Amino acid sequence: KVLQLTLAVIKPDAVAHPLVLEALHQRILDNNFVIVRHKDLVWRTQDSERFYAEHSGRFFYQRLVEFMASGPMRAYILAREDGIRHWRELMGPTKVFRARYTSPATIRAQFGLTDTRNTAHGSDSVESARREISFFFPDFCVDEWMEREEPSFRS
Ligand code: DAT
Ligand code: MG
Repeated sequence: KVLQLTLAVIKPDAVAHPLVLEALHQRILDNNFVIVRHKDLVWRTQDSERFYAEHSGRFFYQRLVEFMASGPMRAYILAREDGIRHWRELMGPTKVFRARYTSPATIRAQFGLTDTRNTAHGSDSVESARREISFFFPDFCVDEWMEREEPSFRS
């Protein structure tokens, strides 16, 4: 299994509750992710629209865009073997009510409020991880990190 970087975001619904944020931070560490970078930030509506452009036109788009710009978020660059899939698995299904039914131990099942306010984001492919990491961390260079830092993860 290959070491991957992924972009994980704790969304405004969870950051609004310090104890939930703390629990999610601990969850990251407990699941063998290495935190490569993290920062707190607030989006303007334009950032939200740009990030979720692929969903423009969907019935939930306006709601999603407004929600993601409604308060502080925490973004992480996480590293782990097969990290993209592992983080998506830990988050659980997009839809909170489905998550509660099918995968009750996941982050979205435990903390998600609605299908829109679903607590966390994770990149869904190597390409989107690369794009999303540079969206949130414009100064971070994935290739350079892989070249310089990746060997230290090998035993
Ligand atoms: P994911 O976040 O699991 O990658 P996605 O990319 O399909 O899911 O959608 C992006 C976000 O849009 C999702 O986290 C929450 C919102 N969303 C998606 N489908 C929705 C729906 N049916 N109702 C309300 N919000 C939705
Ligand atoms: Mg997605």
